[in-house]
Amino acid sequence: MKVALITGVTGQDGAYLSEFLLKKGYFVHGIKRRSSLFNTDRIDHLYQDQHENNVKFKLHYGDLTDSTNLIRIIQETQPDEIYNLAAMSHVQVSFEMPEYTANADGIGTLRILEAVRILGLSKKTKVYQASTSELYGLVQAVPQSETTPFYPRSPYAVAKMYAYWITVNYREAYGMFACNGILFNHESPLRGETFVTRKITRAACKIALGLQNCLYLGNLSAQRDWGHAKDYIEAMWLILQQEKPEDFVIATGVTTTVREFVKMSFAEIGIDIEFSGKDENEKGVIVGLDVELLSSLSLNADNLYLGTTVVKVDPKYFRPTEVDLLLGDPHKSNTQLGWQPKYDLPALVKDMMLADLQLMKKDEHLKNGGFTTLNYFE
Ligand code: NDP
Ligand code: GDR
Repeated sequence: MKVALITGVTGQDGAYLSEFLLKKGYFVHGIKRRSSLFNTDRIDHLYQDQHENNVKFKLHYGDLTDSTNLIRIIQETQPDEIYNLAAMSHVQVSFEMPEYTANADGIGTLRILEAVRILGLSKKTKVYQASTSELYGLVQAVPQSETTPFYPRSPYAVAKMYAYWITVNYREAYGMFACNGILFNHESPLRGETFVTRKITRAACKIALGLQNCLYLGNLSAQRDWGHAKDYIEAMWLILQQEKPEDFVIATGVTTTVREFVKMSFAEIGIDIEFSGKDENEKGVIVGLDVELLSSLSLNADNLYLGTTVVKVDPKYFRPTEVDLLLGDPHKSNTQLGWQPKYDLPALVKDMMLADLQLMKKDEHLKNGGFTTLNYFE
């Protein structure tokens, strides 16, 4: 039985990858952080009681900032494959926590590679490093491929740049099977709530249900190459199944603005939005309602009015330095890995909207039933 170790197992990708590897028959070890609240929501359905026989999924407390802890876990688990997905992954937050981001995202990767080397596992253990399209940063060329120069534009991207090169270096210096997947943005119903796509799909559903009035966003003109996380975790695995260790771009080859993502999300539930105004004064207004679609989703059109402003710009979401345009060239992964995404953008938006609609309806029922969040401090 193959053994995998996933750092960042409680995150979006960690959850999908765990499920995928368990289905493939792997024993999956995951590293989770100690937290004062439960932080395993995304993987609770995979939990196995450790007292049972035949357990194939095990969690270990750990942190990418703690070398001795990582060395012990890797020694104990003797993994065939390590997927290093743990990171402080929010670009805007990295401007507020640059030093921590460098430590966890940059040096954290070194700690994993060095643990493998120190433990004499260089020939046994393959390492996947979660590299990112944020490395391209300030546009040098489009579409961006494995040979496009990097120009990182945030503390997050700079930390990930170190991680990218230290992975390449350990491959070249010690002959390790260490690879970078340069993944473009990938989303899903499990996406963290403060990334722009999930923020939009949650807000669109809440607005339709009368639970929120307005969605505040930053740069609406940013363009991203958005894919589905379910497709992207499969690429991670394929990268480690190749004969030779190499780096791969994983992307759809289609780019879209944040503005368009907003329109698509609202349209999915029968609300047409039009944008007008410029920069900080741009706003999104309801210009059409598909009453049939709304009612087929059990949404009450009486909550919604033509002419209502439902999207506004709040400059607090602008970044000190922005990445304006990401568009990946997936040629190498399409041909060499045989990887093709199953979801296009409309299918991704639909998946996220349907999931969030269900979630928000639950909130609505709780609210209507008189249940509110308990406040222990009152
Ligand atoms: P998430 O933010 O959803 O998950 C990040 C995971 O890392 C969580 O499990 C988090 O734990 C954990 N983590 C954070 N800091 C530490 C630390 N110091 N030590 C141990 N664990 C830590 O990210 P995604 O799943 O979306 O992304 C996975 C990886 O891929 C990340 O490295 C990200 O930077 C990278 N990436 C993501 C892309 C995307 O579009 N999603 C694109 C390209 C790269 P906790 O749950 O406790 O917070
Ligand atoms: P990104 O994702 O920075 O590309 O990093 P995010 O969804 O945060 O931003 C995408 C674009 O949307 C613009 N934007 C907003 N972003 C957020 N979060 N909130 C807003 O209100 C908002 N309004 C506009 C941003 O300015 C940006 O241009 C993600 C992360 O998963 C990284 O870990 C990963 O490496 C990259 O994708 C590829």
